[in-house]
Amino acid sequence: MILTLIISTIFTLNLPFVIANDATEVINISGGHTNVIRPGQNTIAIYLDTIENSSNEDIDLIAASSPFAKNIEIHSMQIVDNVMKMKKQEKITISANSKVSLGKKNPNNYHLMVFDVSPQITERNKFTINLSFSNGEKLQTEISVKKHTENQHNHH
Ligand SMILES: [Cu+2]
Repeated sequence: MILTLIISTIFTLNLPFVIANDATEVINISGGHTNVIRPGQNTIAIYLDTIENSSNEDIDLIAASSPFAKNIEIHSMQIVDNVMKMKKQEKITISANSKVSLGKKNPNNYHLMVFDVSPQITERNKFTINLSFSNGEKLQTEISVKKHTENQHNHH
């Protein structure tokens, strides 16, 4: 819907369409996964190995959603007094021409927290999420659901 709005605005203002193309190609996401999902489990954490920003401006990850979940929050995690504390983040900034990891064991323990996951997800090997960025870019990325064996052994 927002994309349609942007496109119609561009046409109304008679701007060259190439502006929209530029805005959709600067972010690259790789390595989206979650741990095995057990039946009945309705909150899961998603990890993204890298979000890469190939533009000359800082860009924020500002929102995430999925057709398979009620809502997704951006989280960080800290150990306070020996207790893991998760904290909601309004955004994660990806600096110009660099990348940020939301993978396992990244320095801030960034991850995406998915609430009220659809029961359908427990039977799937993968599902999609949508990520929104401060430059207007919206990306769909595939999240693979890891199996028990992949959790216990490193095959890479
Ligand atoms: Cu969390």
